[in-house]
Amino acid sequence: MNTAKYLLIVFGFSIPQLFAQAIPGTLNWYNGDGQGMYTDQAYKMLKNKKSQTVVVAVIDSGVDIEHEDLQGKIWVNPKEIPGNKIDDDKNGYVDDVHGWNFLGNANGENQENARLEKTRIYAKLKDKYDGVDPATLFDDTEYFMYANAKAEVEGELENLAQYKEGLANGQFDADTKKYIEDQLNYNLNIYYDDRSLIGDNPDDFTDTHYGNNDVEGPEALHGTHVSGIIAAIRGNGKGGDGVADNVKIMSVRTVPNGDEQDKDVALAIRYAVDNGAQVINMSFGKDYSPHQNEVYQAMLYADTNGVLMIHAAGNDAKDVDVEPNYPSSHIELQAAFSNLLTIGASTRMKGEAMVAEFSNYGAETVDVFAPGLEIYNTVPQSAYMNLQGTSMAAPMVAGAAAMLKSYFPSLSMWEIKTILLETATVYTDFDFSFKSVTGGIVNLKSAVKACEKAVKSKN
Ligand SMILES: [Ca+2]
Ligand SMILES: [Ca+2]
Ligand SMILES: [Ca+2]
Repeated sequence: MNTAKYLLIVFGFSIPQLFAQAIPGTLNWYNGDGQGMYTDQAYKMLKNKKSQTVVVAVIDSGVDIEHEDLQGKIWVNPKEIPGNKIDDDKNGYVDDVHGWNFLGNANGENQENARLEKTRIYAKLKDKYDGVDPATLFDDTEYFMYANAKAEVEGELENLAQYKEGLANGQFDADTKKYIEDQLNYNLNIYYDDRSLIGDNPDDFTDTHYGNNDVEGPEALHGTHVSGIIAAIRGNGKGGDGVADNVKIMSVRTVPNGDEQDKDVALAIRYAVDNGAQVINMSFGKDYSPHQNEVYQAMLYADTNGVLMIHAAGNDAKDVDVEPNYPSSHIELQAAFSNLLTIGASTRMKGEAMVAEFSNYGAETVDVFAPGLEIYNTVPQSAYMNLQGTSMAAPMVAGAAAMLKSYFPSLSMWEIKTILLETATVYTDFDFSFKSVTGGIVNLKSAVKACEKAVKSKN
């Protein structure tokens, strides 16, 4: 995911100073009634009911595991002895106590910035296809992927050229400046080396020995916020309330400032499944996916193991039935997954404004919406911020699914997924069925009722 683009969306809404505190009247709105998920009502129904701990993997930019509002909420690998440089549980990862960091090396160095996938494609295939006439090719599939990637990268660079003078004259505020500079220096720079520090071959999926156990990394804002939405301590007077109250977060650092690599995504999903996650949050996405079949195989592995994947729909205000946001099940000749939900972002407003204006949508490929605007939760250094995006909506549903699993452990993740879809609130004042499969917003109160019923019918 292009974090810089995401941040620009964030800063487009309001002045940066506002982000250090909740916008008045919005604290925990996402757990409330009205346009919220009725989480607090659901907990009233579950009072005195026992729950089991559920592990949620957060495949993201890293998590500040020392955050004050995440204490007791971080997964600990029970079979790994910390700091002895030995892979005690023999899962292939040395000293992976709280998860794994695929964006680093054994010396503890981390990769922070990366190119977009289209920039990597352009760079990799430039020598092969520059000046080639596609009519002479037996199979032109790769050529056209290259040609599209090249056209997009060059188009965006041309677009950015107009800001160069302004940058030199100090015309922009710090955040805009960073966004433009990151685009020029890393995201769209075909010459930027975004992998040799890690030391693996990103096209070889059998070359899995890389990374380190630093699950926070250099820039954990995004992943820490996502984790807080799922798991932040409820009712302690600090920050916001997490959606789930008996969960552990497993941090799998995979998403740089730029596009995530397919190999890291595939290995992160397998890591999560193999180490006990029951829910995987995936608040990332990209337009190109050269190894999409390997990612698909990893998702199939999660799917067949009954692990629920929650994917953010993306923030380009586009129809993802038509334009893909990878990873996705929307691949020709491949059936949809049983345990995958794609989530759009909703707001606390009514009517048409209920759909966040940046949110991707899709009557067939986006399942349901959840709150993703003005979400106040954890960021590194025990701080809190108000952020927005489908990146925030996905963990709402990851938290909801984890909460239901912890109180109704006899239900499978597939049953929980089905209940979340069937019980989503469909609002009568605005029909947004053309935006998603359900046309609704997740409702935990109704979901708890349905879970109680489902458990009774099983007995
Ligand atoms: Ca290990
Ligand atoms: Ca160890
Ligand atoms: Ca809290």
